[in-house]
Amino acid sequence: MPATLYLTRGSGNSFKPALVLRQTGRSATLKFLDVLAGESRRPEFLAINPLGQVPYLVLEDGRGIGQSNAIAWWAAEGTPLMPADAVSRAQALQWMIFEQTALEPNISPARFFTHIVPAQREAHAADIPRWLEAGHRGLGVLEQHLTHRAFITDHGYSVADVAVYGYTHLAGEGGFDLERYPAVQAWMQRVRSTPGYTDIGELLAH
Ligand SMILES: N[C@@H](CCC(=O)N[C@@H](CS)C(=O)NCC(=O)O)C(=O)O
Repeated sequence: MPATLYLTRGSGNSFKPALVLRQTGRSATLKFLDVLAGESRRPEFLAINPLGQVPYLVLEDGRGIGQSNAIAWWAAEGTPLMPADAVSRAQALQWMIFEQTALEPNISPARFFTHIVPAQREAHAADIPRWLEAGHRGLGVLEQHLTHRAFITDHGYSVADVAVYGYTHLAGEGGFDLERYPAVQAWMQRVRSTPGYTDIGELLAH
């Protein structure tokens, strides 16, 4: 029995491990939860992942892996998406942690309340400028990093690019003006040109 990856549609976090699986040809059974309907907080799923979050991977032997970037890392192991040398691997981790601390916590909620549940945007109106400001700070750091390089690490296209791309490419839906970041835009185009790249709508359709 293959591994099972629990996901939700429209989510940048769910997109990341799904894209690594697609691009490496590794297989997993995809199971979609409707988090807006509370499916990730039901006892059946809390018994699988007590955090009540997706993505979450259950391996054939029953062991589980949570956190999008950890699952993406597992899926990239032993494939060309895993940087070959120790420095590039450490730098990949560095940027995957950057993604979870400087980009995702700002881009994801801004997008969620602007694009996914706009009816709740007003209730979060006071937070949105803070998310935009902090998200732009992160995007500015990414712009600087990508100005003179093709991909996140010297290895070339890797799991780190997938992780950082996950929410960066959705930032426009959160109200971020990506025109301010030409190097980021050129990099996103390079990511979209990699073999097997599949966009979020198609990858997370079921
Ligand atoms: N840091 C986690 C964040 C996961 C996360 O926030 N998942 C959201 C969907 S994008 C979720 O499951 N929300 C449902 C809930 O918290 O009940 C990751 O990278 O996987």
